[in-house]
Amino acid sequence: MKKKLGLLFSTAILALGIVGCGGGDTTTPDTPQTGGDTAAPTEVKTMRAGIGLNDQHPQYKGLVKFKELVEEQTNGAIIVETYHSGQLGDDRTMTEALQLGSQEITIPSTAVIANFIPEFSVFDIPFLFPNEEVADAVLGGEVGEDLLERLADQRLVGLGYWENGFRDLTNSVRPVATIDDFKGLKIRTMENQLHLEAFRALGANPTPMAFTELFAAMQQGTVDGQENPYATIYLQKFFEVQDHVSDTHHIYSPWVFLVSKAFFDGLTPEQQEIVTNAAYEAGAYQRNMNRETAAEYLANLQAEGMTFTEITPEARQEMVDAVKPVIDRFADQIGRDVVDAVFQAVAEAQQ
Ligand code: TK8
Repeated sequence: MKKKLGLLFSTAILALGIVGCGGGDTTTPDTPQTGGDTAAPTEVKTMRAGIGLNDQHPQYKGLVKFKELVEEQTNGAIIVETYHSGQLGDDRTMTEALQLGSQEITIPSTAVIANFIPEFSVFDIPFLFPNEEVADAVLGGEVGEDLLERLADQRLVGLGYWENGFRDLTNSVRPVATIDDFKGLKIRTMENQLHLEAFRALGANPTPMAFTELFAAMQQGTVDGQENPYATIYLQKFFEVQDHVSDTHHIYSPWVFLVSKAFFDGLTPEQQEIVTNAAYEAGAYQRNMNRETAAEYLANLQAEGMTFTEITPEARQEMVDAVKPVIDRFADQIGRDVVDAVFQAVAEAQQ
């Protein structure tokens, strides 16, 4: 998408100030037009951007970075309104809002996107990525790009992968060191069939649930535990309702920076280039912040009284073996070509 846009932008460079029509709110500013590049824009478009995490999270910090880049580089012709903590709904609801044109940006997990495009569940294959470097190589390569381009059929534009990160298990019942410790735990999973089946294979009793309902469910004991990266566990204050954390690192979870296709198509080529580059630049910014703070957030969780259990390689191998049949069962649903391509890309990234 980015490469094509580059061409689009260079051929359209002579198109001066043509204002596209499309979705999103447009308001005409009161200020009189003075002409010239620094003139107030003739038409202001608003991008309503909603996420589920709170305003302390690197995901939100990245969204603010995106806002700053776009508003500055379009000289205010595009305004970004940021909403956090599920103010506009959960991941699935906000993704549907983009399809309907009532919202312009959201940044959901690929696990949720898989409900719209099953192939995205390939990133929910447990233990797929051994580390962040391999994840970066695969998501930034042909496999990742190909999946982003499939979003167009769902009236969505994907402007890069942001980092949720390696998911780790928390619960309020017992420390989890081996697969046996999963037995009977009521674990909330994202609304994704592969996640559900994987946790069943580990011996847990999983419940799919939107992120916006998770804290209350743990507080009321509806679920015993959940799984998310350390930044989320700490910044969403899960330590107030969870006692134990284990470094299961069972899935590397990407987010996708989604834009409503109707809105994006209504931008001028220059605005599309600015929005695209800002999404990628802000994505790198939040990825770096995520990685720089992970160890600190784990230490903070322990300081807040959570027990921390390291999973040994032998214990992790038992978990890998237990979920393997699930992967085989889902390969056809995801698309064998996509599954084969991603495993090939993982192998190549490790050479
Ligand atoms: C927040 C979600 C969250 C995800 C989940 O909107 O649902 O557990 O990991 O980050 O996208």
